[in-house]
Amino acid sequence: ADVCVGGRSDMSLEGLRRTFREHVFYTQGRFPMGASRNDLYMALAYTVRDQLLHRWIRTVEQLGREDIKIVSYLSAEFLLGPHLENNLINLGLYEDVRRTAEEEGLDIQVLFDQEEEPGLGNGGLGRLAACYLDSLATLEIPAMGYGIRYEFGIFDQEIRDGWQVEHTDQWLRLGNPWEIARPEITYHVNFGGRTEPYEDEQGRYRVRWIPYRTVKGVAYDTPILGYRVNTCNLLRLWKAEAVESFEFEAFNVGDYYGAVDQKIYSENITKVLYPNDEPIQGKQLRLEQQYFFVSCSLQDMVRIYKLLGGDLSRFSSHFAIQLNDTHPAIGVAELMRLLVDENGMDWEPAWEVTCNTFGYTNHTLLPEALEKWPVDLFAGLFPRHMEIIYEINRRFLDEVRNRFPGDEDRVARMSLIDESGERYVRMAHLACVGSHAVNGVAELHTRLLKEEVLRDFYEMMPEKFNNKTNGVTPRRFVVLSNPGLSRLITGKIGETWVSRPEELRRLEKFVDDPAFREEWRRVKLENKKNLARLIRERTGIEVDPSSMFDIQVKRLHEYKRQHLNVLHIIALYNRIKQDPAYDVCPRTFIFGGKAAPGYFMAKRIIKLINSVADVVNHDSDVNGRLKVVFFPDFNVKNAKFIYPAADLSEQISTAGKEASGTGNMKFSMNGALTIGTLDGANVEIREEVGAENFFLFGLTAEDVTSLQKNGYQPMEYYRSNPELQAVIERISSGYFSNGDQELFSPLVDSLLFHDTFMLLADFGAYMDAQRQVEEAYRDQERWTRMSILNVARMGKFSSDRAIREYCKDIWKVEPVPVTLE
Ligand code: 26Q
Repeated sequence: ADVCVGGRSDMSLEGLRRTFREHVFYTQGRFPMGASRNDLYMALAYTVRDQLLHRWIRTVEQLGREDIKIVSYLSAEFLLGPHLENNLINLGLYEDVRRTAEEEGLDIQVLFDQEEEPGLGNGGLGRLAACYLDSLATLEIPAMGYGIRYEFGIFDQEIRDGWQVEHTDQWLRLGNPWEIARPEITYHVNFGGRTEPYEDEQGRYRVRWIPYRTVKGVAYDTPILGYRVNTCNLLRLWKAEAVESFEFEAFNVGDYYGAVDQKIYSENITKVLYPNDEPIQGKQLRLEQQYFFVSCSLQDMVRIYKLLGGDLSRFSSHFAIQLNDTHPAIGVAELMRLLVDENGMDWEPAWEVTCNTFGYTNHTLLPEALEKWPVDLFAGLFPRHMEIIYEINRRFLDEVRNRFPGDEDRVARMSLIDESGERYVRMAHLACVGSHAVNGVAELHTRLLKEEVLRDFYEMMPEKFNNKTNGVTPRRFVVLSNPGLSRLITGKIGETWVSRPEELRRLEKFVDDPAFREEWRRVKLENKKNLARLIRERTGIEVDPSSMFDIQVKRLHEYKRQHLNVLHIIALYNRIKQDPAYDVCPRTFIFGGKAAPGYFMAKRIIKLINSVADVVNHDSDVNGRLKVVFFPDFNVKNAKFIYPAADLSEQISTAGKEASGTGNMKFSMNGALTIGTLDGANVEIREEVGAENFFLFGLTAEDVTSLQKNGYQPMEYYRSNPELQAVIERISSGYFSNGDQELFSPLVDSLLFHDTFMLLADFGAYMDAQRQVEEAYRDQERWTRMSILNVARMGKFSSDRAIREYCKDIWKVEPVPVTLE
């Protein structure tokens, strides 16, 4: 086989150089002199892709073995970030290629910049899926990611006059060298219509679905290479197209425009990612997207399994399917349909296969963020699935009645159908019932799931529930993002920490080494200078790299409380205004993140941050000691410059609201200290790094619940805290809005009269914690010590650890090493 692979798998420098030149000429059609920046990027990308293909084919050969089990990660989002640099690191070719490019007169950073990132996700959940693909490949687990090839990913954010402006993301504009279209791998996906009973040859009762329309799904594959291994898994994303036969029929009856409409209608399904990170009410197209990718993926798995000669009653020993939240939960009904309707299985064995195949990961505790679809909408699009869900529900509720006789309230609470008002299909219930494992994404989150949101399910089937604390990949978030720190660490303890980050503990013995601390600070300062340069380029704001970089980057959400951070900034500003000699610790407050385009409050918080920035950055009393920056268009590509430059990481959500958080991990792994609440994975981060190396404040989840129960009165906190009053007064007076007292009144009123996320209750404690941060930062030796210990103790939060746990406890899969010969 290697003969036909030929020269392009040659990893020698000479081989790479030749392949690169060939791609400039034969793929891009340019002489070296005429090649544009993009031509050169494309040629390098293809050169690297050639290296992947060899490994990929070897891996896929393994997938074709009947005796191995494959993980199928189903996710509506994969927020991968740029491929080129990551692939070079995982191949171990980074240094060689950088030097070779240099010899050719090319700056490799310029080529990296050229790559448009595939922004096929909103935030945490989508990025988690990407980290998990990286770890699956690194751990040599045979796995596929399945999702949607959105033509337009998450919008690009511009800040104009302090407001967020959205632009469509055109990531495919210049072509995508990382994907391979598979026009021969297609499936038909049906929508609408009705069902009809019939008798099969054996005289058994069957149902068929007579759909109203059909759409075609086409596979696009992206290779996902592990770190320094030959395993190269595949991410298969589906694009919607019109079914040809439809067009022909229309043509034959002369309905050309009807055929065109059909085409446009079909292709609509994978046009655009919904830019919301919580469910939007009743959007039909979103439900169509979900079913579309789930159906294609399941059909693909059934096809692969049959190709191997597998017997469908043993499907679950060949595939472990993980549902990334409820977005693909309709898969439970779809697999039942494929097994029972399309493959003639009986209900009971099909149900057993289904439950044994699926696992479900929950990512939210907010009851309003649980996905539910109006029954009419659902039944209209998926009449057969509706029937299947009713049948699942009938059998399930029988079991509930058996276990808890006479408890009809419980039956109503647990039903897959919410019948308390307008009727809805509850997707989390469907996912719970149809899976053998249900997990939360941090210890606290899983506990609260069991106690609150899924309590009835936990009481009935406690054995299904387990915790899988999230993790992030140290390849992208340390090695790639922070080469300076990586070099420093590797110089001390060798490079094995990249695959085994528990070894970072060996840094602990250097915390008291003054020269090491000095180096540590030098690396951080260098990273801060790089970010300062980027901030100047993107915003025009000058920031001082010797000031404390206090950073909060994440989606904008009231529960994440970016505005609590703002209240602290205004409090410091007020102290300076009252006494310009006030000894404030110089700080640069950096924010970044996108707001859902229809989220009024979130957009107003962005405007508030920018308005406060305008005043604070230009006030001569402040004299440059405080700077406020809103970094536009926070995404995976920019993140690389942000996490490594942070001194302080803001993780200040209302306790009990953030399922896990993963940004918290990325910061701490890069040597930032955290100021945070006891929420999500913060709890475990603090346990790992030590309470003395973490700035804790605020209510606990229990405090929040009991305050709420006893009638929370934000006004009481307001009345008893003069500094808080002065802060609110600054905003409502119009001081930050050229005298306009209306602009921020929705924010102020919401705080004073509702304050759902208890900012006022936590304000005092937050101010105190910030005071302690300041004190610690003034003692740079102490700070550095804490920073080193944070990095040394963050090993647990590698996504490799998380994936090992999924493999062992839920998927029951083992590594399958891949050899190239
Ligand atoms: C659902 C239906 C319709 C439209 C949109 C959606 C939708 C899309 C995205 C709902 C939720 C999301 C994203 C959720 C998310 O990112 N959750 C985060 O997941 C992280 C990974 O587990 C956690 O660390 C975060 O705490 C959690 O907020």
